[in-house]
Amino acid sequence: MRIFKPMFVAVLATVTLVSCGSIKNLEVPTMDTTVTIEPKKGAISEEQFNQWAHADLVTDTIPGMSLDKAYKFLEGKTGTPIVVAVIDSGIDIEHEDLKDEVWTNPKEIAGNKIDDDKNGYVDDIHGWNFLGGNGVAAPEQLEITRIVAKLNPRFKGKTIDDISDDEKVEFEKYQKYLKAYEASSSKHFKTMNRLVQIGENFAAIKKFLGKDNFTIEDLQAIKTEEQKLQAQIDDILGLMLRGLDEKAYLEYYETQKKNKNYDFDFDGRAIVGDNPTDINDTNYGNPYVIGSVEDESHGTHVSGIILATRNNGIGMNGVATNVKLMSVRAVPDGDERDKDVALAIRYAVDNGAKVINMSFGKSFSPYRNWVFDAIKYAEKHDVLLVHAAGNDNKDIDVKDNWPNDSSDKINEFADNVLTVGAISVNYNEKLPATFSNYGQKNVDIFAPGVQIYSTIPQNNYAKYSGTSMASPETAGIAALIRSYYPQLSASQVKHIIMNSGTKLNMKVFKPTSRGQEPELVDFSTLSVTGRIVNAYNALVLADRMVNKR
Ligand SMILES: [Ca+2]
Ligand SMILES: [Ca+2]
Ligand SMILES: [Ca+2]
Ligand SMILES: [Ca+2]
Repeated sequence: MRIFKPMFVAVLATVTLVSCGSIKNLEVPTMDTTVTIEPKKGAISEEQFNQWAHADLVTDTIPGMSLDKAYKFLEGKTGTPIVVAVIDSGIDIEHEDLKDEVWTNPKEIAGNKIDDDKNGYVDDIHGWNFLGGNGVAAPEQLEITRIVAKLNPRFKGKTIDDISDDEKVEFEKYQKYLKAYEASSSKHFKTMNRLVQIGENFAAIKKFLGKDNFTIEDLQAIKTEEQKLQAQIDDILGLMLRGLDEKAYLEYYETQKKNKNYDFDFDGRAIVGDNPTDINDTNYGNPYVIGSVEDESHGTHVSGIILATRNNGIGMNGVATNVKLMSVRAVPDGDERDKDVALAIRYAVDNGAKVINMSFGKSFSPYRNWVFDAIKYAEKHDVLLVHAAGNDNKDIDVKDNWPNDSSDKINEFADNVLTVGAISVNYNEKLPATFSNYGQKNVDIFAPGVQIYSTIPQNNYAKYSGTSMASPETAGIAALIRSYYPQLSASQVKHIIMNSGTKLNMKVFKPTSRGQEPELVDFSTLSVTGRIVNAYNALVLADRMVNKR
């Protein structure tokens, strides 16, 4: 229930456009969309909360994207079907709320082991899986692990005195990488050590009791003078009193053991069979885009946000309609390979995608030039890339976050990439997601990305948070614009979304890690635009540009 009315309603400024021969040459005007309304008081219903990203700030006092209003604006207008590629983990394209929206390669015959359309990919009927395997998970190292592992044979255990003069520069780099690896991995190894210790404690108690199953009462009844055993009993008793039994422990331990992020010796490419350091070795992967429905849900969640079937009475509503989903599996459980990212972008471009969602990123990118080239290739072919800003609550004007459309974090080398930070449902100082990366030069705009309800494998649904969710919310709007206003270029759509977002002149907490004192800053300092994505405004602006009103 609405508690009170907005104090002040935003009025769209009149946008005057110079008449121009070609729409493609039109510069995108800026909309004055400043909104000042009182924060919402009182609770939001569950139904409202499940689709808060689609709400309207003015009428609902929820900082959503005004999607319902956008669809009212589109009534009576006709869109053309377009293709959106999702480069991600596996995607459950058989999901009840996605299956009707899946792209099928019209020139490919499935399963005949022939590359019918001669695009270089055999039987690529719904997209491509660059990670190999069929129905299995894709564990991987982090990029920092790969970098250190490659240098270990030369430098591991050595001090500067052991190093020849011509290797000193490389050695210093190695030490820097090793430090980054250690900082990044310490939590993981601490957890693993603790899990091993819990296992030993379970085993010691079982041995002492002479039985495999025991209860809290059994533990409380033990009398022993042995200090070590007593400590082990106290440890396990503490866990069991908090509801954790051995079964739950073993399940958690098994999932942690699957984590290969920091394992120097793991070869994530064994299952793929290519040489990941050779961009010309392109003959790899397979058509099985679903991946593991047990271990991978990210790609399915992202896809649902963009295009889950609207108003079909099940699940949820995606942002866009008239859009077909091209699935490109390239993001493992670990850091994605630059080669896969570059080839995935090229695959999507070559096979007709107009928008590509990229909800992934990493701090180290040894072959980033391959990705830069792919971004420029997409720009040349008029394809818009929407990219998540990342979840490390860091300033990406200072810290590296790849891919990016700038190699120096100052100048963009292409004009077809939109980088999106995440906001929460809170229309107050807590608006930015605490995890979201930010940057006045390198984050373009913010969009809903906290507690977003969407599809996960096997006809399930869940709420996830991340800039991974803010990116597809925005990609969905880009898809809507490109469907209804196909005359506009990728770059124009980028700037339409940026220039039409709702401008918020308010103080917010800068994203910080837990335990750090939050700092109040102007929302405008966290991105290029100081705006949050608005579907309605974007479509109005697109319409004005195309119809010159
Ligand atoms: Ca093919
Ligand atoms: Ca075929
Ligand atoms: Ca639905
Ligand atoms: Ca940029």
